[in-house]
Amino acid sequence: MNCLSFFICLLGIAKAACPYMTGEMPGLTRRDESDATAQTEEFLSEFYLNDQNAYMTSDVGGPIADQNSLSVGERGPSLLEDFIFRQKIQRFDHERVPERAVHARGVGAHGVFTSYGNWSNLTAASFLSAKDKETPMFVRFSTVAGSRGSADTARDVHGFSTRFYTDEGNFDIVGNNIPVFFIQDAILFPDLIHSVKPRGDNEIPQAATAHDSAWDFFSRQPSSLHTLLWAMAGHGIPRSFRHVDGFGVHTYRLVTESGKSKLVKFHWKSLQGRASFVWEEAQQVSGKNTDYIREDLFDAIEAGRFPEWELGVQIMDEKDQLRFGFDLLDPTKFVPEEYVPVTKLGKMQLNRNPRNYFAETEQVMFQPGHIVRGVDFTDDPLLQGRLFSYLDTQLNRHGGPNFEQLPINRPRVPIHNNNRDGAAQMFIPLNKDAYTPNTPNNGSPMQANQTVGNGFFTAPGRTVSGKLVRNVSPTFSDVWSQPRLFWNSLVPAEKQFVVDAMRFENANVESSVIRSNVISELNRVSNDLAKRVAEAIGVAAPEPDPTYYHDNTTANIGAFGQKLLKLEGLKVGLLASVQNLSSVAQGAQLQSQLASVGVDVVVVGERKAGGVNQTYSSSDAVNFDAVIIADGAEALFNSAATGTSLYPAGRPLDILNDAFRFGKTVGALGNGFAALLAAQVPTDRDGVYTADSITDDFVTDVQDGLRTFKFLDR
Ligand code: HDD
Repeated sequence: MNCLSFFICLLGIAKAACPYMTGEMPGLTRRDESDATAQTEEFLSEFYLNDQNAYMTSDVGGPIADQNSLSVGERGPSLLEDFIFRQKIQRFDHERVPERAVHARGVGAHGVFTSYGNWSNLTAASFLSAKDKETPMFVRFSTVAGSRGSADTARDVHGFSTRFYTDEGNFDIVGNNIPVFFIQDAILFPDLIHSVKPRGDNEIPQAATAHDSAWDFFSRQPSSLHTLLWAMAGHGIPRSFRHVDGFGVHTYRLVTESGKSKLVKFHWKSLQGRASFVWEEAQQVSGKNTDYIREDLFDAIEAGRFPEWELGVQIMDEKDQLRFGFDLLDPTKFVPEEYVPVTKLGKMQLNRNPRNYFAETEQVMFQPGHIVRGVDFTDDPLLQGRLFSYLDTQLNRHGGPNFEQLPINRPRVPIHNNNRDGAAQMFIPLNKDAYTPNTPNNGSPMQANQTVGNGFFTAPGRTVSGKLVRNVSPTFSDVWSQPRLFWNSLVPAEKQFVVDAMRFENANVESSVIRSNVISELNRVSNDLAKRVAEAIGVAAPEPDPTYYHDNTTANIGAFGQKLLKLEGLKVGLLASVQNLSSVAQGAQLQSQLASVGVDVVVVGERKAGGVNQTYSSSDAVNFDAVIIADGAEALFNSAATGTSLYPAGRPLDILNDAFRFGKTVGALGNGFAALLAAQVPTDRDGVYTADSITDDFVTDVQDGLRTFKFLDR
């Protein structure tokens, strides 16, 4: 019996005892009929709880009407014997589990990985063994510092965790949207996190690094500079999770069936392209819609606009560990693609939202230690420490060792071992002799190896020996050259973006000593950067500190500067007026022109009426990726025309001004041009488009503007 039927069988027994539990989900439409999607549906549907046409029961199955507590007389005390009350309140009291110590805020989705080929020359990993082979996946994106209810658009590193439910067990790549990390040794992780989390006394600020302790740590621990620069650039405030790349960060090993190994860096390349907010905009979104980014992913998947990423690897020889001028075991370094190009191995598509946030997204427990045959670790000291931490943290979150049995964590293959018992054991093991070697059970479960049972193996070439030491490897010591490479490679507008971010963050740092330390460290990366930040935060401009200065650059590293690959799910706000219904009608016309690229047009009017999707009372520039004023709506932008109580004074004008200020595509149709003048939007700037009516050229311009996404020079 395979594992799947074993689960089904177990559940079959449970169902017989609990008639309210059925596997059917009415109303479910399956949009993608790939094998892997069907497999996910088949697997998870066994755990669905469907309340349709069922009587309410207690947790042990007795039908109940639990509207009132049991009391003595109409006005008397409630009774302790009321098991219905007790059960309901107890379950409520225990609803919460500890949130993740980091990456508490997140969003998950199911998907499918499709291999581009047979990669057995590189790895024995079965999910990469054949062209078009499909593997079900679950992915969780997150921010790091904030707690579970924090705003999506906090400036932060973003988590990019992926799980492959392969036919040889679960493989997780638990990565971020930035290819490097703050520290080199896992023992410093609690220090890093304590410094970025809110203050100990008042628990302020939430989900923000703009405070003393964070910048104290960053400046006293210069290994953090590199990741810090990435986070202060556009990568820290992405437009959505669909628009971020992912990185495995550490160097891993891929091992073939014959034991040959290569070192690799994992990459997820967004097929939507990369896009980011600007800071003012991100702050506004935080206040207006805390769930902006979670909603974006959920809505895109619901609409059948399935986001996609390519999985790639940079492949390096074992002997290359020190070849590039840094140590491949050092997680504060990335390998420039000019040195080693990325080989694309396959594609991931996210095509199904979870049915229940807690059961799936909150209970999924990723671990860098979840590897499969054909993948192996390296001696990166950060990775080695993570192998303990993730396993350990799951015990805290689940309250016992059986967390791998939760539906979202279960591998889709049979499990056979002698691990036993513990809180919430979900299986009924039939083997009464749970030990090895074992005579009564004929040695089962048998031990697999490479020739029998397709056993797991460690890369045979791995050897280690040496004296026990507690220190950082001297090959990790240059932590300034790569941050400089990153800085050198940004376009000028993104350099300014970094400067602005550092000014904002450090202006919130009270200690002048810490601000001064920050400038000293930035100065080791770039005198230009240090001086520009220093002048805004009350620190004297430093003299150059050129030990690590160089002029090298690498391509395609910023969050800005390359066009989007897809426009799906982007929103254009058409500012119209119900005083002039032809302006409202332009919405449908524009929508029909933009539908082919998956852009949604949202018509904004003074009040809800036919053709109006949103009112000015509920709209802001941050709701849209581009803003266009309809022909006939111009009267609303005249400052004398604000005498209406339907929306806050000046609102239509603010939407236009903010859209321009935030670097968005802005347009005007016909007499809508007058609104641009009223808003003092320079009509000759890139990304500002005007036309008499919705012509093909105008639509092409708007699409091109959306592809550029941000005009940062405003
Ligand atoms: Fe971590 C969660 C990514 C270093 C300890 N980490 C967590 C998540 C991501 C990362 C994406 C969220 C997983 C999810 O969605 O459930 N972490 C990274 C990356 C790192 C990294 C890319 C460096 C390359 N982490 C790191 C270190 C330690 C941890 C060095 C501890 C020594 N991380 C944890 C944790 C978390 C976690 C405390 C919290 C919840 C969880 O593990 O499952 O154990």
